[in-house]
Amino acid sequence: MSKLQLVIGNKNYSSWSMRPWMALTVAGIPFRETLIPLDTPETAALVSVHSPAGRVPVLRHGRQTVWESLAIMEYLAELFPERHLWPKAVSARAIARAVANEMHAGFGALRNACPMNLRRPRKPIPMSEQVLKDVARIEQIWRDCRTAYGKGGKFLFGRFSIADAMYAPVVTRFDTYAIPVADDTRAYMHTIMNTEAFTAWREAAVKETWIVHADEVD
Ligand SMILES: N[C@@H](CCC(=O)N[C@@H](CS)C(=O)NCC(=O)O)C(=O)O
Repeated sequence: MSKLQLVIGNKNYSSWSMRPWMALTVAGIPFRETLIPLDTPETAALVSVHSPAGRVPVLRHGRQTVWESLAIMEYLAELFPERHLWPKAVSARAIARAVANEMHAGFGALRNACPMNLRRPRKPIPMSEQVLKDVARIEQIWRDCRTAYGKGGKFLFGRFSIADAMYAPVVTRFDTYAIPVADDTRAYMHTIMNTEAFTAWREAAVKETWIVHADEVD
């Protein structure tokens, strides 16, 4: 099988890149990482070498190029069925896809107000009604998944799945902006933040020196 190459943005800021990187790393799938710093004069040209969409993440696999974080993880799930990147049961898998898509398509208020920024000292900011609505819905999703499907482990569907990868950057936002959450939400956040994959990503992120001013919120 050809080797996998994942093209990503800065680890400190690129939440969409973090998702397939987490999925590959937790699943133990070998890949080569290529990091393109975002928001520099060269970014567009460097990304366009890899992606027709001009955005990261992008997965390269021989002659195949896959862009869009969720499509990349769907591709990985098909390439490596034995890694069970989606839950095994049809009904759990349907809900995992629903909540993964809900994340991919939504929560714009939270994403705009609270950009992922792993280096930022933990500090609250004023929250709009819309952001609080996004937070409440996400807490409900995590609670519902954990209650209905989470018996076999500490992740949303028991063992780690693409749904967890999709929500990992949200965990960092809740943490960075000290968003008040329920105890069960906090427990799930610890589960994600204690994975080796998350720790490795964060360790690399905090060493980066590039600054994306648009993502620096105070
Ligand atoms: N829907 C896309 C979003 C990708 C995206 O917005 N990536 C950002 C970085 S996190 C990017 O490439 N920004 C560079 C730019 O827009 O020039 C996905 O899920 O992969």
